[in-house]
Amino acid sequence: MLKEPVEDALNEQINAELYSEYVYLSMAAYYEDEGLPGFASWMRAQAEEEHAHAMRIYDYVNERDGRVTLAGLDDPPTEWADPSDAFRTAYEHEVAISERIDDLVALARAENDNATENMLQWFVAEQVEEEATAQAILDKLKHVGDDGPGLLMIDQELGERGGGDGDLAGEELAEE
Ligand code: OFO
Repeated sequence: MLKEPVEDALNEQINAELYSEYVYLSMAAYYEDEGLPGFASWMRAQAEEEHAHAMRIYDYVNERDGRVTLAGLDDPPTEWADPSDAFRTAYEHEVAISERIDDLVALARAENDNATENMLQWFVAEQVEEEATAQAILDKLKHVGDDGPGLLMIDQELGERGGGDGDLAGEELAEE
């Protein structure tokens, strides 16, 4: 049985993960419009991953006999100054999500809810990967700047990411 403050906070996190899905879908549309299909496909895969994050918490709340309550999503941003700017937003978004997860862990501890804390540890590890992947791609973008061929090369690499598992082209870029 979930305590009310934990249940409320997990419901808010479901909303935050679904909002993340929305942000990445919006970025996919932006990159599509910019003629960068690899970036767009990477963002779509990321959006699917965010949906899976939301469902992971959704299923957990149900399993603990809690009540999932969905709320409206804020409008995502729709315009960025350039391709790097959108990835900068992605990185900053992931840093903010990591802080939310840390706050959730602190709440679970304060409520002596070991099961929730244990479930959240998956997200703690996932956020390390999310931040590192976005940072690595952002660093590459900084190197190529306005260089068209460099940007197209990254676009091709990002297009090799598989659907929704979040660990393909992004990680390969991070390892280079
Ligand atoms: Fe759910 O990890 Fe990104 O936001």
